[in-house]
This record gives sequence, C-alpha cells and structure tokens, in this order.
Amino acid sequence: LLPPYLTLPPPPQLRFLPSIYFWSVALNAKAGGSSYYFETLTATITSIASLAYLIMATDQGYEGGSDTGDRQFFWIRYVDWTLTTPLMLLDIAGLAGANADSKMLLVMTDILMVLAGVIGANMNEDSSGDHEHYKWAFFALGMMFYMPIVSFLVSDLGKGSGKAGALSKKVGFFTLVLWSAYPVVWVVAEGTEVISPDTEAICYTILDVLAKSVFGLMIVSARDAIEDANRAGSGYTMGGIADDGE
Ligand code: RET
Repeated sequence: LLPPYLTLPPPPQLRFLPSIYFWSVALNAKAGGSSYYFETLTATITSIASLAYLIMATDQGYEGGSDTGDRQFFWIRYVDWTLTTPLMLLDIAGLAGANADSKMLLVMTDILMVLAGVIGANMNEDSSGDHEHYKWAFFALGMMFYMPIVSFLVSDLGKGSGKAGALSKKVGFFTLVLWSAYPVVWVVAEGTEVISPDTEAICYTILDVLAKSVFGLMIVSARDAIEDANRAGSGYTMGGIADDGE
C-alpha cells in the first residue's frame, strides 16, 4: 500500500513541474537581460521541496514507523523548512522593500522557530526516558520566534515600491494564513498525536503545495511587480542600496 503522500495528487513526478517552470522563467529572464533574483529564490524553494519529497517517495527521511513502535517522524521536512522558509521570507521582504536589519531578523528567527519545532517534536517518551514535559517548552519557544515574522507580515508590508508593495501585501497575507496552520498541525500531530502520521503527511503536503508552489506562481507571474521591486533595488541589494552603489 502506497503511503498517502504518494497517492495524494499531485504524484511525486508532477511535483517537479513547478520547479522546472520557475527555473525556465528565471533562465529566460537572465537570457533577456532582466533581473532574475525573485525567480531564482522561488525556483530554489520548490526545488528543495521537490528533493525532500523525492526522499520521502523513496521511503527515507524519517524515523520510527510500523515495525519500531515509535510514531513515524519525517525529520526531512524540518531540513526542508530550515532551508526554504527563510528563502520565502526573503521573497516577501524583497518585494516589500525591507531593509537588511529586517531581513536578518526574519531569517534568523525563522531558523530558530523551525529548530525549536524539530527539537520539541523529538521530546517524547522513549528508551532514554520521558522527555514529554519539555515538548511544550520548545513549542512555546518556536511560537515566540514566530512572532517577529507575524508582526512583519501584519504590519510591514505594502511599503514596497508600486506594484511590488501591493504584491507583497497579497503574498504576505496568503503566507500568514498558511504558515499559521503549521503549528496547528504540529500540535495535533507531533504534539498530542491526535492525528495519525498519514493524516499529518496529507495536511503538510497540502500546505506545502499552497505555501510553496502557489506562492511561487503568485510572485513569478507578476513580472510588473518584480520590475518595480528591481527598480527600487529592494530585491537583490541587501539593504535597499540605491543605484549609485551607496
Ligand atoms: C513549528 C512548531 C513550533 C512553532 C511554529 C512552527 C511553525 C512552522 C512553520 C512552518 C512553515 C513551513 C512551510 C513549508 C513550506 O513548504 C515549527 C511547526 C510556529 C511556519 C511554509
């Protein structure tokens, strides 16, 4: 019997399609002499996810499961999240014209958020003792590290130049809603084990496709907005440095 993350559409092979599309847009922009900063970020995000899903499709990237007595735990997801969620924030921050300070805070707290989550997920009762009590402390830490991100998505968007600002608002709201569902799934899955690992995989898969592929499509298909961001220098120049190089 195939695990649910394989039987749920799209099949793993199709999950490469967004990446192939995003890379083709990036390389076309490059060939045409346009900037390809946002396209490269976006293509990298879905490519890393594609690799993670390929690892899961080959029955790897997890611990526990049927014959071990331990709940199946896909640690590969956290490798994916550690690498890709900062890149998504850079996408949004670039469109929003955020400065280097703001980007640094977002990226660092995001990494800490995911790390706290993966540590908490592993605080279980096992052969080395019962670590269950610490689980919620790490979850609380993860939620704390999530707060600067929430604050940014709620109040710092829309300041970007022209259409880029408007797009950052739209994509930022979409991100806020989807990202907030992850800790909810975590609580009922790794946290309290109310849902089965299979249901957990289905939830995360749906969220991943929306948060990465649909997210990416929203950005890459908005060439006008990307050009406004590039004109303002807010994407590829770390601190929104002006054209004169200062
Ligand atoms: C954890 C648990 C600790 C508290 C919080 C979490 C948030 C996770 C998020 C994950 C987003 C993943 C995405 C993947 C894309 O494919 C680590 C679950 C706040 C926001 C967007």
